[in-house]
Amino acid sequence: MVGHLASNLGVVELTIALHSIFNTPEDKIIWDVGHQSYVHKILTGRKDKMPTLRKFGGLAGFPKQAESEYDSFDTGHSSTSISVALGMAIARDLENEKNHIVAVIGDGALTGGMALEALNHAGAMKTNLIVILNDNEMSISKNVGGISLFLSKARTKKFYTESSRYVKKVVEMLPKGSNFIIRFIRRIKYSIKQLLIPNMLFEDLGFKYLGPIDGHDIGKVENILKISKDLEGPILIHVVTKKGKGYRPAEENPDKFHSASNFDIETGESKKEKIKDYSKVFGEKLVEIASKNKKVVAITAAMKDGTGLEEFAKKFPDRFFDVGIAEQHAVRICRRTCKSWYGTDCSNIFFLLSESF
Ligand SMILES: Cc1ncc(C[n+]2csc(CCOP(=O)(O)OP(=O)(O)O)c2C)c(N)n1
Repeated sequence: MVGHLASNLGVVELTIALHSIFNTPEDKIIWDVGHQSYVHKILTGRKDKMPTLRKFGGLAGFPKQAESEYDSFDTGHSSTSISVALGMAIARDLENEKNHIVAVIGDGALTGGMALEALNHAGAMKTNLIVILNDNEMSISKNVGGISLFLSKARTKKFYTESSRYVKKVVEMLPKGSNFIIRFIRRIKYSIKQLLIPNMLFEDLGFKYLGPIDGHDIGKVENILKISKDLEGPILIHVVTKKGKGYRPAEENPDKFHSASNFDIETGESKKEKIKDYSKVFGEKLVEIASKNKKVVAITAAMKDGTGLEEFAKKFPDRFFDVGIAEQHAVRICRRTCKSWYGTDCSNIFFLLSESF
């Protein structure tokens, strides 16, 4: 298969569970980056056409309303799904309809400002809306930034739940009249909870947080989806998945298989002719320039590999900045860095902002 293989292998079980619990096309599923909709396409009558995927006249590599009534939005990269879902939820409420609306967003796409703006708005709206956070710890490369750190803390919830049970047992064993000690232990437990479980953040924004759960356990995912259908207000379900699940080369190199060209299935080796493309030339030249000029830095919006910056990042880690899917912010820090460092604006100096689609 040519296309976004690793992202799709990671959502097989999640997609099956979504389609078994929700009644599409009345209920709406909005895929954020959209390249993870292949399984959804297979399950919604397009299996036989999959060999035509991303070919002229064939199936689109993204959801497309003209292709199927099950595709509720023509997705464009990236971070738009929660806004779209909220818009649909508002329209549904105005029409007094009752269908479910589900946005599926990756941890990479969640670093985009628009997704955070939408969470801010949706939390305050209190309308029924389900956001599924598909957390595979990967953007195209390893996910970066505060949101990513925050999610890795949420994954420690299991540890907290287990230790919490242990604390409860200890408290039960204390003799009667140990109220002060019990209060003290409870306060410490609460502080640890604050530290370890950032679901508080989603909850403080107005969402009910469910999870984290294993996104490859269909039964568990179905159960939590069933529960979410009966809850009122905005819900965030934190699902932990593995990018490339089930195909070893993709599990080991999810970034290489994020968007794969023709490859040998046995070995995972690419069959594409190895030519020096623009990104490679760009990356090599940049390393050459940066070796001579310590003031050259590279800024990327989650596109280190796609823009040929791997070597730069390895050689000059202090001068390499991956800001996440946040182009506006990247441009802003670029202009500011130039001003502070050079006393001039970007346009006058050799400064490279790296981005491509
Ligand atoms: C505005 C914007 N910046 C950067 C990109 C490049 N890009 C496409 S997909 C992607 C990673 C998405 O990661 P995630 O949402 O976690 O989805 P996954 O593929 O891991 O399931 C990036 C950075 C983009 N498409 N749009």
